[in-house]
Amino acid sequence: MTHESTDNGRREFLKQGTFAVVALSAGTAMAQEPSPAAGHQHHEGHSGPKLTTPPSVEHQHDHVAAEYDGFSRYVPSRGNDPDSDYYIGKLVPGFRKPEDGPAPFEAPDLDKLPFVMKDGVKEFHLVPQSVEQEFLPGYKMNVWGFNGSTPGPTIEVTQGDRVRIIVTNELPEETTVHWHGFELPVQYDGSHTLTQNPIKPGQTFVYEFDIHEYGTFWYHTHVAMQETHGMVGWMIVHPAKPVGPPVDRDFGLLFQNFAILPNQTVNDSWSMDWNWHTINGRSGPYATPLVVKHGERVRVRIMDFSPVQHHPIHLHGHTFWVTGHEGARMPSSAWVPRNTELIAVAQASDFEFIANNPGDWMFHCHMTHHMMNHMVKDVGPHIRQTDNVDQYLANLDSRPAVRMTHDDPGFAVPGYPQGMKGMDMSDEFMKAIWSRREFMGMRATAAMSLMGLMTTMRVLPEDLYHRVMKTDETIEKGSIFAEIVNRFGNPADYKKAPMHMMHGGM
Ligand SMILES: [Cu+2]
Repeated sequence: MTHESTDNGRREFLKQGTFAVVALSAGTAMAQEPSPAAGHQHHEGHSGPKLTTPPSVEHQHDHVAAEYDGFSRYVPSRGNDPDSDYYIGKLVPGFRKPEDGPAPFEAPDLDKLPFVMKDGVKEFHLVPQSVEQEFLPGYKMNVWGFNGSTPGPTIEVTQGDRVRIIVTNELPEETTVHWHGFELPVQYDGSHTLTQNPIKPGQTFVYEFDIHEYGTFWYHTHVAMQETHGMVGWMIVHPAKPVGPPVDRDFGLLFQNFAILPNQTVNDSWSMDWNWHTINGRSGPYATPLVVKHGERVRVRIMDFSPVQHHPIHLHGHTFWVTGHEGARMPSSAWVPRNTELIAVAQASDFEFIANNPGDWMFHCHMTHHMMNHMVKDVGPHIRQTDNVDQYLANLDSRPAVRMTHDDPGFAVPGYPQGMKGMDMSDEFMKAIWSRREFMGMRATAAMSLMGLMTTMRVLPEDLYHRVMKTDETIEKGSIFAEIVNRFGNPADYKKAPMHMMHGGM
């Protein structure tokens, strides 16, 4: 711990893990969604020297500073002293107003499970059932989940709540639901036959317990092989007493693997090979990007519910602090700065970082076989089967051209529900990808690099964030990315993507 900060109020707040002091020292509360007209347009088209702190943004968020012991929330930086509270943004607070409480949890592409208050209890209805989940546009799989999706809808509660979860089994076989990690009365633990009789098809079982803890939890079937079909969902518990530093965004990405073989839309639970990879029930590029504002403090909770495989999750362009694992937040003295964190089956890790580096950043599992579905991509010897070494060596300046087509018999699997050799990206497919506002302004070729367990962390200056997330302006492909290069990069060296790249033939 260092003692260089002159802002005693903030330091006390950070030490005590309460918002009370910073609320007093904050002065005028900043606007949560400032108007884009408030002075951010002056960078438009700028291609000069690199910018550091946007003064207008700082002006609006006057309860937080831009600089902390050499760390800036607006430019890549880490500070000088690894023991500083602010090294790599460690305890740098977000913009969120303390009185607004914890940032709502956002699991892209998943719904939240609604509840009603009954006698002081939050009552939920959860329905295990067969669901049709669209992993990619046009690729509908018959898997199992809850309330119409896999993962099921997110249960979001607060420490101290009492919950009643009414589970009605619509599966064609018996099940139970386990509340993973909770310290609850054993009869509600959901351990199939160990702690309760199975819930038979059509029957209902009511789970009711107090939430003592906060952190990253989930629910899942406790019939082991049902897990492989997708029977899981988030159960996020916010702390009763806010824990600093406040984050502006609280995302969750739930990683799964499935084995869905030729001519099938049903998962093979006996498989040890997994060809479909999903984040919150979708594969890249259909997994919706996470979009944040430049300078925000961001939390991402990652959870691995794959049957047998682990995921080293890597974020480009930033260094994050690992602040917690499944079920608990770590004391800040135990936080670890990383850019890749290995998350094993049934484990979770919470990342926190200041989004101080604008851009569209890859956020993905680093297992090469998880970075695409079906473990195939058109590179290397597979697409050069008709060539031989002599042809390559004959002319070192000009190698044999690669035939960029999908008609190579090497990967023809009759009836396979997806193009085995690369992903067929039809016009309809691409339309579905680009119809989401979170994708607007990304490079025209962005979808081609996102497959399997890959998504994007988009860090946008406030005015660009507003254009993408709040307006219905027409945003040309690549325009937001190019503007970020203009402001923060080297536009002289930047080439925009071809607008009509071969989607099916690349
Ligand atoms: Cu992986």
